[in-house]
Amino acid sequence: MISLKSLANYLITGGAGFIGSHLVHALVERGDQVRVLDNFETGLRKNLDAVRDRIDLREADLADADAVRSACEGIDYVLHEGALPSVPRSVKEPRPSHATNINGTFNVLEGARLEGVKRVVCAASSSAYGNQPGFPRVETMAPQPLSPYAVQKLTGELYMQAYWRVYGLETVCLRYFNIFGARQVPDSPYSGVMARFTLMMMQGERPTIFGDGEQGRDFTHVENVVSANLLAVTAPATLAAGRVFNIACGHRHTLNETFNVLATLLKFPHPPIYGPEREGDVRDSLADITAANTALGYVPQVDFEEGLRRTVAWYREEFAG
Ligand code: UD2
Repeated sequence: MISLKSLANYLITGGAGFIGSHLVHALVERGDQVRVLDNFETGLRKNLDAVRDRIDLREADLADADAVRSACEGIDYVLHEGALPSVPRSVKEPRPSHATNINGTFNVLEGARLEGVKRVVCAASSSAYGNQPGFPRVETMAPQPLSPYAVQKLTGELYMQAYWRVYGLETVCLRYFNIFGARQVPDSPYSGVMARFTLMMMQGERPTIFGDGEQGRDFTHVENVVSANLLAVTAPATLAAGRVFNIACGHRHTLNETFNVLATLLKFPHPPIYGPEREGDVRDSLADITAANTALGYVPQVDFEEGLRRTVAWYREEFAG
């Protein structure tokens, strides 16, 4: 049972999106006041249907500095999930993702600073590590971003840290490692691999693996991201403010292995198609999650297999028939 004292006013940018909507649902369920800012470019109204009458929904773009500042009025905590994700999208069209991911993040920080927000927790990306040697990835490694998307997310982190150092605005960056789960959009050219493969295989289509399929990811179920954000809000500033934390499970799974687990769950009888490697792709990804555990108390709640089972169950229900 959560005491009333702990309830607060939250702004969730990108609250209609995949990750943002999970945060909205979790906070509304425990009784917090939730405001959502979303431009519905990649977010979906139906993601908020179940909570629509219990949230303050603002439709605006992160590029609109006035709207972002106004959304920060009276807010204790901002969970900044709004972004234009996808490495390949940023390679194909760098300008829009630059505008959203860098200028938008700047607008959130300025809004939060000017409106006296207590803390901003920001969605950062494991893509910051690039292809340097050394596994697992530790936050003390120097970033080596490969793609425009990785540069944009890293720039957001640097801005977050500067606002803590210069203005004393408490900021926490969570480097998400390939998040998957319910509500991840499966049918866009920029969909994450897990959502895309699940839907294709459900529909009897063979997915394409880019490269040899031996690239690895620390695939992390979205429930773990929800718990990481809630912990990042309440962790003492002495431990969390101005810092960056890996949020992952601490296990690496190849795409070939992931395909096979999905094929078993979905009883998919065909092999995948293999295609050329994707531009800007990171080869391997595996996180050390010690820092998040020590400073935030973060422990993954849902492992890879359980996450896949839940995800497949959700897509089956959602896309049945
Ligand atoms: C990056 C970040 C991730 C997050 C995400 C947001 C890394 C390691 N991870 O995810 O943390 O910020 O961007 O978008 O940088 N693939 C196929 N077939 C497909 C689709 C993808 O083989 O149809 C491959 C792709 O080439 C890659 C892997 O699957 O090797 C994962 O791709 P993704 O787009 O799901 O995510 P990724 O790793 O770019």
